[in-house]
Amino acid sequence: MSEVNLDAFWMPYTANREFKAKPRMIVGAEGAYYVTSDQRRVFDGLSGLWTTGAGHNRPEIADAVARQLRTLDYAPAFQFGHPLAFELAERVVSLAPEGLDHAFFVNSGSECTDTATKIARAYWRVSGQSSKTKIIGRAKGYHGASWGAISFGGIPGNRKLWGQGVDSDHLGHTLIAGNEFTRGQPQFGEELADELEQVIGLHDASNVAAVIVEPISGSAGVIVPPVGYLKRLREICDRHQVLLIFDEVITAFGRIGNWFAASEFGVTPDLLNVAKQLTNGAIPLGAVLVTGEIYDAFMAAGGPEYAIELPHGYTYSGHPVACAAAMASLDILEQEGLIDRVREMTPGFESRIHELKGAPHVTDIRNFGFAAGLTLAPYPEEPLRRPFEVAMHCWRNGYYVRYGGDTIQLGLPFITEEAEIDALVNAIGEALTEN
Ligand code: PXG
Ligand code: PLP
Repeated sequence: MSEVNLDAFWMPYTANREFKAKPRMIVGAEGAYYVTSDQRRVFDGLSGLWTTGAGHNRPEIADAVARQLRTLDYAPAFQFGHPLAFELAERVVSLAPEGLDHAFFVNSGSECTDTATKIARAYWRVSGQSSKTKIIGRAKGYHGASWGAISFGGIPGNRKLWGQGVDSDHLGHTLIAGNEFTRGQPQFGEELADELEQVIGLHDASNVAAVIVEPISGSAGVIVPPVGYLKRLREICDRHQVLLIFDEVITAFGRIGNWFAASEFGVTPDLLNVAKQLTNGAIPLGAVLVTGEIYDAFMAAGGPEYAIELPHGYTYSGHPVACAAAMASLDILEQEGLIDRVREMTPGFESRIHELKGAPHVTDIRNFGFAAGLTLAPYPEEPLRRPFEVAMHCWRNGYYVRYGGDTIQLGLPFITEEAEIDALVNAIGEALTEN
């Protein structure tokens, strides 16, 4: 490969100086593997960025995209439509928990966050309760990089450069002492949800629009909700007329061995965000699913029929090519039974990953479905260094894993074989021993 000049591209969420000194360049992919610029095969231990569970370069998606590009490459998203967006919306809501009946299309998880919270605030305004504006997020939450997303998110490093954002407050996270090395859902911590009572009380429910949480936090290192916790959040929201938003940008469409975390945990939010796996990562696309009650409130308050009920949307909302990729991607999940596959292989993955308990530096391991997080003891004064070094060791040996904060994160492709799980866990074990 000819040398590329790395200077012009300011890389996102990247240590640019380190990367440009020692680039890790990916030039191809197939199934669960990347091909690097030095022609190495690297196992994709995070399915891209939690995006590509069905494996890379699926011909079904490539064909659907190519066909769509030759049929209708773009149609105006505002005031005009194309059939595929309606078909996809219907398909997605039919998979979702009952009650979530409408889909608003966006292009990313960050746009999901802005859209869901804008709908929540506007919902109270069209319902005659315009003082309900505050959004409550949660410590360690990640909802993207937009102004709204960093305001409601709870990862300090993603907020500190920006100062005041959109009006918000935060709940505490659920990563508590005593739950270390839990397999699946922790038994202890349901009562942590009661903090929501206090936060709503502090601001008064008349000022609070919504609570936004990831049912399972991804970026913070896979934090699984304690048994009963989400149900209790739902009850408190109902008691105070506060909308509940689930950010399922990582958890939806198979990652946890179910279509949605809401279905897995038996708790239905008022709004539910999806992205990433919706197109298997091939084309940007997200959606905010909302209840009939919310949608109907906007229609009822819309004024004359020719008036726009919700002045919100993106040039690429419901892009035909993205919709085509999503249809093909959902076909693959259904036809290959990949969600059942994740569910069936979860116990094996769980017991293998928990074998790393006792490996050097490992202070906690958490898992659900094909997602897992390891917390590593930091170097003195350098909390971010060890996960970086461990991940680089893995990369050099043919394994891509994600590092962030004091954690290592795994999001296996849904097509992963048992032998690949063994090899991945061994590679992480070796990296821990040598760093
Ligand atoms: N919500 C959740 C729950 C996410 O995980 C976003 C929103 C934002 O999506 P966009 O498409 O705007 O990036 C995300 C994104 C990681 C990692 O290492 C996670 C994400 C992105 C990149 C890395 O866990 N999540
Ligand atoms: N900036 C300008 C000048 C625009 O005209 C538009 C869209 O028309 C945008 C930003 C927003 O772009 P998007 O709809 O892709 O988010």
